Amino acid sequence: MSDVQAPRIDGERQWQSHMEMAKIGATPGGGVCRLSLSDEDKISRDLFVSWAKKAGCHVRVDRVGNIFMRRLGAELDLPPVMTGSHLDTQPLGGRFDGAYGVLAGLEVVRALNDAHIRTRHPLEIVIWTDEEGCRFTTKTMGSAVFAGLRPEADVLDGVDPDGIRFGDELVRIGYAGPEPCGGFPIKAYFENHIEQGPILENEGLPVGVVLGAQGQRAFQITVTGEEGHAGTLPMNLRKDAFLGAARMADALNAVAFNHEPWPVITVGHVRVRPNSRNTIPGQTVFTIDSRHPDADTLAAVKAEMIAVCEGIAANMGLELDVLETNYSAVATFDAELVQSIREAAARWDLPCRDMFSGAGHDACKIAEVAPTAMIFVPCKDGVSHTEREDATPEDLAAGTQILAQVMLDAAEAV
Ligand code: HGY
Ligand code: MN
Ligand code: MN
Repeated sequence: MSDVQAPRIDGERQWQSHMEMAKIGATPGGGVCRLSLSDEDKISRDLFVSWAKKAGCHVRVDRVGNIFMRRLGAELDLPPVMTGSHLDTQPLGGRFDGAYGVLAGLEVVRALNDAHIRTRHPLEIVIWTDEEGCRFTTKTMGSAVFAGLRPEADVLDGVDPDGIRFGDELVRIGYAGPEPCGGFPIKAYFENHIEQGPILENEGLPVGVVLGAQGQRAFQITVTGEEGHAGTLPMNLRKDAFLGAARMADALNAVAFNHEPWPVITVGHVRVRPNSRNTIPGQTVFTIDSRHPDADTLAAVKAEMIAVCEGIAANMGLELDVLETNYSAVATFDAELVQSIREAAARWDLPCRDMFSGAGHDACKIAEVAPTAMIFVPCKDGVSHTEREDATPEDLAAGTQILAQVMLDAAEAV
């Protein structure tokens, strides 16, 4: 543990900035819609960059739109101590998933500025591009390219359901930067996030020390049958692609219960062609999101899921195409950084517990190339990816106080 106590962060200032950010893409139900590379994404990036510049940070943007905002250290060439998350959200997302992580980094910089504390290593806040993965092909796009886990061209050429190209949207919103993506060392990477589950709230704890995250596999399934007239084609002559997809969704759900502990399996996005009241669906494309903490179980689940879909397609005379769109390995965070979070929590008298993440995060990608750890705070009723998502200013402040301490420990006050 370092000898230097971090300055007290300003929870009220953090909350004000948070609520200002939450106005961008605000939905009538109290949530936020800031789809990746949309106008709202651009406005939120612009606002955050203006705040970071005002706090004295130097801003760089890489070729996939990741934004790096650096507070210089006393020794300019040392690798940065980095923190960040994402500003994009789900279509009916909440105010805290992602935004909290970048705003926590900003509050750490503001608090160190106010206290006139310099560090040996630079500090860097990062906004990763397209963490949520609900518009283009897959999730954690920016951090995956940064970590060398996905080719840059793959991401730039991805298209949304309207056929709009990722790389073109990046240019349109003004965030196709000149910097190469990745390739520089990071001393330590921390990410603050709401838990997105019920454990901390149920146990009355303000802080979770995250040890790692479960693995994920995602798929795009295309079921092809034959379009036909809804009034004239008898039931026994139909090749209804949506009916096939619906039976598959039911069978996929059942696969989860074959394993102990249960994996989670979700069919969340469905597109029906031609999507007309009185035409038998000729094609249906749907997504599968599957997750489990054990890599072998996740592989077994994949095989079972494909087998049940193939069986249903064969029975109904439908064609099936399976594309794996994402694989995220089980993530294990850095033992020393994890310990530094526990010690910072003790130092600031904040009760905490160790835990795993059910959600994926940019940190899971960065863990492949740099020492990484995460700090969780509770969220109301444990819900996320919904407009109902909520968190208290006090809990957000507690997580940020710990972030300030561990960043200062890693960056070494001078
Ligand atoms: O899907 C996830 O786990 C994350 O919220 N992107
Ligand atoms: Mn998130
Ligand atoms: Mn999310």
